[in-house]
Amino acid sequence: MKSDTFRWICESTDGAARAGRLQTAHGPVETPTFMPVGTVGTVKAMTMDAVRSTGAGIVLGNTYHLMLRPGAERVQALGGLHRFMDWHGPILTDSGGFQVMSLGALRKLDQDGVTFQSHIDGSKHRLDPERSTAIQHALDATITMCLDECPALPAEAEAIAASMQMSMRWAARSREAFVARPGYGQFGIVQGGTEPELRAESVKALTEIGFEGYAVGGLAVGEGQALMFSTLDVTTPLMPADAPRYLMGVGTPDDLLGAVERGIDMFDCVMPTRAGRTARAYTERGTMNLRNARFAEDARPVSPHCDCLACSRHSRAYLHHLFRTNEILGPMLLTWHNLAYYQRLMRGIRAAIVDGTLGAHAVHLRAEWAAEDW
Ligand code: PRF
Ligand code: ZN
Repeated sequence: MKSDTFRWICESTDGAARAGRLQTAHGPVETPTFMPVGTVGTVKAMTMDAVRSTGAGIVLGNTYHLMLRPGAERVQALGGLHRFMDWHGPILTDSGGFQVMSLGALRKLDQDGVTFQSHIDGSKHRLDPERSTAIQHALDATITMCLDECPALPAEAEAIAASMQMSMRWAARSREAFVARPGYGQFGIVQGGTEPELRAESVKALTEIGFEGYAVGGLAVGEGQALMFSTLDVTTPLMPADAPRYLMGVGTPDDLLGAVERGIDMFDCVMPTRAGRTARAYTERGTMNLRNARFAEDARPVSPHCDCLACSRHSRAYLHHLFRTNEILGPMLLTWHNLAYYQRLMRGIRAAIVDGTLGAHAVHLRAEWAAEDW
C-alpha cells in the first residue's frame, strides 16, 4: 500500500538483526532489502519488468550521473525519474559527493561544496548540499541522501575527523534544503572512518538534526571485512532503533549477511550487476565464472534453486557460449540471475529473522558458499 507517511516499522528482531517494512509514497519495501543500482536511470542490461520479477522493491539512482546526463531539469520536465525509467516503486538517490570523488576530474573540495569537471565532456560543475538536495527533488527521489564526503582509507585520524565534521555541517544544510512531502524521506550519512569515537560523534550529530533514516558511509573503501564489521559493531547500537539503517555500497553475499546480523536494513552495490556483465555468477554454492571451459558442456542451470530466465530456460553451456561469443544476451541473462540470487538471499534472511532462526540460517549459508562444488 502506498503511504502518506514515510516510516519504517520493525516487525521482528533476532539478535541485532531486524525484519521490517518501509512505507513510502511509492509503495512498501520489506527489509532487509538489497537495492539494485540504476546509476543513469537503468539497471544495466535489465528491463524494468525483469528487475521487478526478481522481487526488488526499491532501486538506486545517482545524482552525479543524472545531473550531467540528461540533466535533472529534463528528467523533471519528463515527469520525474519514476516515469522516465518506468520504475514506479521507491527510488533512493545518492547525493553525488562519493561519485564526484571517484569519477570527476580536477575536483576541488572546499567547506561549502565541491567543484569538478564532468568525466563525460570536461564541463565544469558544482555540487553543494543545497544543489544536491534540489537535484534529488527534481528527480523526484523517494529517498534523498545528504551530501557527504567519503575519505579514502587508511587516513590520519585528524583528517577523518575534519572530513566527518564537514559532512555533519553539510548534513545540517542538506536537511534545511529538504522539502518535506508525505511519503518522502531523507537519510543522514554517518562518517568517521574506522574510529569508534568519530562514528559516535557522527551518529550524535545526525540524530540531533533528525532524519527519516540513517546510512553508514565511509566503509567498504579498502579497510577489509573485519574492520568493516568491527566498525558496524560500535556504530549500529548507537543509531536510532526506530529508523531504517542503510550500509552504502555493500557488498558480497557474506558482507550482507554479516551486516544484517549487526543491525543493517538496506544495501546497494554494483557487484551483482557488474559481475553479471563479466560472466561471474553468484549462487548458493559460491561464485562461478561462466567463461570457464569446465562449463562448455554443462547442461545444468546455473542454479537449481533459481527461477530467473537464465536458470529456468537455459544451460550453463549456453551461457558459456554466449560469453565466449561476446553476445549481448550473456550479460542480460547473468545480470538477471545475479539480481534474482541477491533478492532470494535477502528474502531467506528476512524469513529467518521472522522465524528467530537467523543463527542457524547463517551457519547454513556460509557452509554452502564455502563448498563451491557446483
Ligand atoms: N557516501 C555516499 N555514497 C556512498 C558511500 C559514502 O560513504 C559509499 C561508501 N561505501 C558508497 N556510496 N554518499
Ligand atoms: Zn538464475
